[in-house]
Amino acid sequence: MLPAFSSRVELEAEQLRRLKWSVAHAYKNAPYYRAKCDAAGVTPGDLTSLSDLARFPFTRKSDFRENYPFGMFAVPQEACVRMHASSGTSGKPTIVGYTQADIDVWNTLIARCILVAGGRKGDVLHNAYGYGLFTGGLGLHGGAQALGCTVVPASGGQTERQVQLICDLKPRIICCTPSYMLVLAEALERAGIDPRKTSLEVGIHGAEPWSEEMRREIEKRFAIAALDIYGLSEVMGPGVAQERADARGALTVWEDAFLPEIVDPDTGTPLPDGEAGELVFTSLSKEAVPVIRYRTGDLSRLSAPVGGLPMRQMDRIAGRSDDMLIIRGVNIFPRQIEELIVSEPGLSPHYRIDVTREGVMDLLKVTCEAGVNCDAAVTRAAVAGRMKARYGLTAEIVIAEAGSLPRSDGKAKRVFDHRR
Ligand code: DLL
Repeated sequence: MLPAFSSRVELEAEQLRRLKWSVAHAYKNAPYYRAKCDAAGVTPGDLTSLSDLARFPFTRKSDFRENYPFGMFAVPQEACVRMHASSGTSGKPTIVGYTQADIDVWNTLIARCILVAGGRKGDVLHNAYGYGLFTGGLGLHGGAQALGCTVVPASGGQTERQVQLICDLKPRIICCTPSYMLVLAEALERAGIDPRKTSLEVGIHGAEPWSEEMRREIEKRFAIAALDIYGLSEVMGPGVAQERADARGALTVWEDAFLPEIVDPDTGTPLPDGEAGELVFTSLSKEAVPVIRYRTGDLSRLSAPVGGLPMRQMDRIAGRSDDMLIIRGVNIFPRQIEELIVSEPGLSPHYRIDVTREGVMDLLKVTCEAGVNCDAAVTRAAVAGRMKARYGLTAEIVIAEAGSLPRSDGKAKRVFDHRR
């Protein structure tokens, strides 16, 4: 399950071999990549070292949209055993396809993710990522089965029934978005069950940004180890990188399958390890939809391998380049506001951020939910004070009634920038 490479030198030699294959495959079989490379004056033959990749053009989400549905495919549709599609909030969805070999690699990588998070063969795994076109449900499912877990394909929603399944089938592992984990905590408590007393020991959470404070909240409420899983449909789905139980705080990138880069989000210039910027991935073995230098929009940082595996680490996602809010000249990520709310004792971890503009003035409104024993006036003043002191921002803080903000089965939508 775990990669066989013992040293960085060995890994990089294999990466170069696979990279040459991947770029040549994309160039030969996907008209999109051939046109893009020809226009940039590069051919697969120009790749003699890993750093030569920087000469190749980027791929973006908009390329998937513009080449909808099959323009990014490098194999005929009949060679694919499955297709997934992104939700496509604006216009056409993003379609991705998988050959059987692609699914096999995906299963192996997910099995690895579960293994390094602390899962093992024979564990009952409650999978509450959405099944269907979203890659979360089926992605985790295949890998969990490959590891030898007993999967409960709960999908999202029907929360009361999920509570019952958790109590009766006694899963050791749970996979879902961090926001849905909070929904499950509330539902367990409503049913008179202490979430700390369930059989759960490990949570594998991702698909949306979540702060360290949110992690602490989940770990406290469930008495589990909550670990971060990262991925995106265009690159594969979940399982591109995983936080290991023995190396918390960053995620190991499965570098035998994906070559990561960090680039300056404004200029696209590659940045050295240790510097923060936008994550870019090139697939090394994908057959159906190879990606060359895919701009994720996700902000992170690469760092040296830790603890025996030769793969580099990436920081937990700080935000997306297009998620950053600029409010009266102050740059802030929603995650920073979340940190402040979740660590406030009088509040529940549910919130909503609204940004509007009146004339030339940006207005920030943060709606929080009262927790137990919340004195609304005191809490409002405390949050507003910390927002000002920590980020220099004046915000209208609204303390809504407990349970009044909408809950989500999957990815939570919490930020509403009405200026866009
Ligand atoms: O969300 C795949 C996935 C499913 C990952 C289940 C993890 C678990 P998409 O729907 O294509 O795929 O959304 C990808 O979600 O570019 C990030 O912005 C965000 N994202 C995914 N994982 C994390 C994470 C799936 N661990 C987009 N932390 C990505 C922060 C994440 N953001």
